[in-house]
Amino acid sequence: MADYKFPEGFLWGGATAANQFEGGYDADGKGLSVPDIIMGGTVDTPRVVTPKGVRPNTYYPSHEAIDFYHHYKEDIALFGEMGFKCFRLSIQMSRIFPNGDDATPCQAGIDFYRSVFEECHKYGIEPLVTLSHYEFPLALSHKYGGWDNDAIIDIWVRYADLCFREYKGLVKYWLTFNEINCGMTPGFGDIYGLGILPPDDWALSFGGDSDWVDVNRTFKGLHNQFVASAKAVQIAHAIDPENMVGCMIAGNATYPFTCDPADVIKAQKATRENNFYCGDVHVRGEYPAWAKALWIERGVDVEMMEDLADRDEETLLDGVVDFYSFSYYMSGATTTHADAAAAAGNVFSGVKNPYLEASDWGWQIDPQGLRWYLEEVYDRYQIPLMIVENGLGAVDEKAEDGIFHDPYRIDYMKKHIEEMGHAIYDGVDLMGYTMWGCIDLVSASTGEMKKRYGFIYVDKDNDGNGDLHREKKESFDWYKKVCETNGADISWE
Ligand code: BGP
Repeated sequence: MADYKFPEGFLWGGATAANQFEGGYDADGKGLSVPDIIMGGTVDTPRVVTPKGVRPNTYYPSHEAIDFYHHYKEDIALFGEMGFKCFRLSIQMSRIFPNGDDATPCQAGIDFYRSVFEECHKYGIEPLVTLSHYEFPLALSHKYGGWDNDAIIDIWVRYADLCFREYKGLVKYWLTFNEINCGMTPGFGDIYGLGILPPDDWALSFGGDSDWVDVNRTFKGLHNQFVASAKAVQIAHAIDPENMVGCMIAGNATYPFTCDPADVIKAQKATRENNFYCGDVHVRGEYPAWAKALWIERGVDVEMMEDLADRDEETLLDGVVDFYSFSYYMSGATTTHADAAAAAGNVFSGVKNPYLEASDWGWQIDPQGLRWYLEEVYDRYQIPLMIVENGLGAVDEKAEDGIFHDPYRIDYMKKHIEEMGHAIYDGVDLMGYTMWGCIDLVSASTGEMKKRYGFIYVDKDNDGNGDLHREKKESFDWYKKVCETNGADISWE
């Protein structure tokens, strides 16, 4: 094993997203947001979307979620006890501007996040704030259609500007759009990423029916997000030179299933499209050379895209990000050979890799894939990297001794942290690691509570039953040690 050492000031912590843990969906003036109209589901039953609004007597997991809105002091105290250096959370735009384009912001929303950030600092925790994590005021979707409407750029930049001003001195690490590349996943990406609404009762699933999707709207919507992000970077720097703004990509390592050169080319193509289409615009300020070929292949209007790229050339170049952040859960494999068995996956499905085990939700566990990803991305961009999501969704049950033993989670993270160490040894500039779902929360893909990631258990089930009390799992003490020793001691008996 390489003799690695985590850099001083490494940002150990945990990550969350407002719509998956905050609750208080209509509290204190908050407006409805797109996730507030997505019903619960399971691994076998897709979540159903009700685009016109909230239906009576219907369970929507985001409405209460784990009610961080009313438990934040208790939760942040637990993060502090674990020794977090960093806590990733998102701001819901609909809490600040209930309709998105309101003349004045909602003071209660501004105050809520200020209290949360102040609470973090009491424990020496740096907030890492995502400005848009699968969230978009529903009123904006109804009025403007979604991110493909140019008007949204300024509406959103005004919101970002307000956040930078209001939280100056409290927040210095920012992310613009969560997993922006998921916007390219037909259907899922349109609704979650771009605020483009599907037909009534649409079932949210990867690879599900997406006949309603208009690729021109999708790709234009993504472009407008790049522009908004670039403008936000410039404003953040102008307001406070201490600000560091990153992009956030759903990290995907795709291997060729065989050494057939056709498989290698296919895997290379997947790697580019999944990771570098968005990464290049954020980090280099321009589309990669092969973007045109991709637009043609996907049936996107090339002239429209070239005009947009020309229109915004300067903005994109002047607004490149300070660091590259990403989520990493698993790797995939791809092949041109039709007989390979299909594997389940989050956004990126592929074929089953016989060398890897999978989680209960079919996500292929691959710690070395994280090392591969870190080294590949650092080679390409040479800017600081940060892992802002990684973790294991599992069914946790209380044992007879009254404790939630989750050695599988410790094992998963331990192996991933080791691979991070290898990448650091190889020279990768890694800023931090915020594991996903440090406290149990609602799953984005399935809407379940049963798919738990946390060091902290929350008493709530898939149907919304439970008293919401919090309890430490076994992994809590393990991660405490990891944070305290700056990753030098990741052992566990
Ligand atoms: C990422 C999202 C998160 C989170 C995570 C785990 O794609 O950014 O919001 O949910 O995946 O996925 P899931 O909740 O579906 O298990």
